[in-house]
Amino acid sequence: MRLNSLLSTTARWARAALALAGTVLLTGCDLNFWRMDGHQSTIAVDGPVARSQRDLFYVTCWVTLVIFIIVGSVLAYATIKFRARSSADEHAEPPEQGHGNPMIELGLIGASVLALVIIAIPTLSAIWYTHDVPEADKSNAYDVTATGYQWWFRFDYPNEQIPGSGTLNTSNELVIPAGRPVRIQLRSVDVIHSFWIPKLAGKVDMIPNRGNFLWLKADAPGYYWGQCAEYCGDSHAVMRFRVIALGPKEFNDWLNQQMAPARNVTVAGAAAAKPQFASYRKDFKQNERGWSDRFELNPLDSWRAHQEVDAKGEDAALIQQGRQIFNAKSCVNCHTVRGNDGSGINGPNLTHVGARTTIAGGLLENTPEQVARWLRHPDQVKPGNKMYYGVNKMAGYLKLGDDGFPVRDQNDNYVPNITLTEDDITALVAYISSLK
Ligand code: HEC
Ligand SMILES: [Cu+2]
Repeated sequence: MRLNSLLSTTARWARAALALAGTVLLTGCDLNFWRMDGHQSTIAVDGPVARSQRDLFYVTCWVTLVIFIIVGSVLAYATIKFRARSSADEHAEPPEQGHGNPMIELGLIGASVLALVIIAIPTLSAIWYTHDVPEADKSNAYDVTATGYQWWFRFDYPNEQIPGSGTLNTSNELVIPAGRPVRIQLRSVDVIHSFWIPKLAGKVDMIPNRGNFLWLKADAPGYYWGQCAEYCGDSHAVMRFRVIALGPKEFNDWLNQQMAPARNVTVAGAAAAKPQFASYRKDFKQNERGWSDRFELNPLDSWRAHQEVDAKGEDAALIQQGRQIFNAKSCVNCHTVRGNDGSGINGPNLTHVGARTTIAGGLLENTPEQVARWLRHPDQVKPGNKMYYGVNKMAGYLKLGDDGFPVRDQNDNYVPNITLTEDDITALVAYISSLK
């Protein structure tokens, strides 16, 4: 008896210690359980399409919760009430099995049908709603095309034609007008990807040789996180992108700035002060990818700050040297800097790359250190990426097909063999950072 009570006291203390240790551990990870408003939350959403998807999720959750409680209580009641109380009970014959009472059977069928109908009505209306922009809002819609590549996204703006240079396009950061429906045509040049901006809408597959479609709307200006949601190869997990929603004037200004050709810095600036770059991952400490909490700014303000040109900190001679290396080292074969050099379509358009807050599919913060790191070893930063392997692991360069869509050039077996010295990298970084 004494041993028993000793054991139970010990067990009580052990349980308390375990609970305490568990709580302490949980405070270490920002679980954010009650708010669920992380960057990629589907619960704290910012647009009507994601809201309709979330509401549907709630309906299903509540219906299944009610079913769970009813079934669980009946099971618990039967288990306790009819448990074996003696050894005679344990060896008793099972009671006579009766076929159900028609009222109960009909009742159960009716209840199941009711549960399905409760789920079906909002499901169908959500399918209709997300299928296309509502008629009343159609005239207000804006069009973009998103194309998946291993492992980054390209965005085309078909409404914005640049005389002599085709459609405005950019990559990895999709800038959209806030408060307006945005129609997104989804395509893929290689494998299947899936387009997902948890706070706004998704997921819809991007399938080679098939056009898919998604629409979304951001309630207000903001900075949103997106992600490829379907396994697509080595670096699938870091195939990310950002969506920046802007008010009408700011969006228009952004379009104008993007339509302009690349900057060509030739006049030497004043003092060589380092440009300041703003970081927006305020809940992440500095780590090897360069995310820092230097600026506890809201991400949209950081993005805005990043659009500014800091001419004072620029070294024109170094930038010009970078531009020469960009030509000499065959970067031009895969990249376009409209107005300056190159017409390659294998990699992201770099015309205004300096104004993006991220590079390499949203993996790295766009700072000089991280750009240098990318150029030094793209393969180590992002395993299997096509900048490092180039075309030698593929059938050939991309070229524009008959319908204006990129296809592999099967006759091209060029293998890039790029070797860069640290001096080359410094110059290239200066050039790339100047392209705002
Ligand atoms: C064989 C084609 C190819 C060559 C040659 C090439 N790149 Fe790339 N580059 C790519 C691809 C593909 C990506 C996208 C990789 C990813 O994010 O998965 C990329 C990404 C980049 C990025 C990041 C852009 C962004 O918005 O994410 C920069 C900067 C860049 N390249 C600069 C260069 C420079 C400088 C050179 C020449 C030294 C070069 N590239 C040569 C294909 C190429
Ligand atoms: Cu993908």
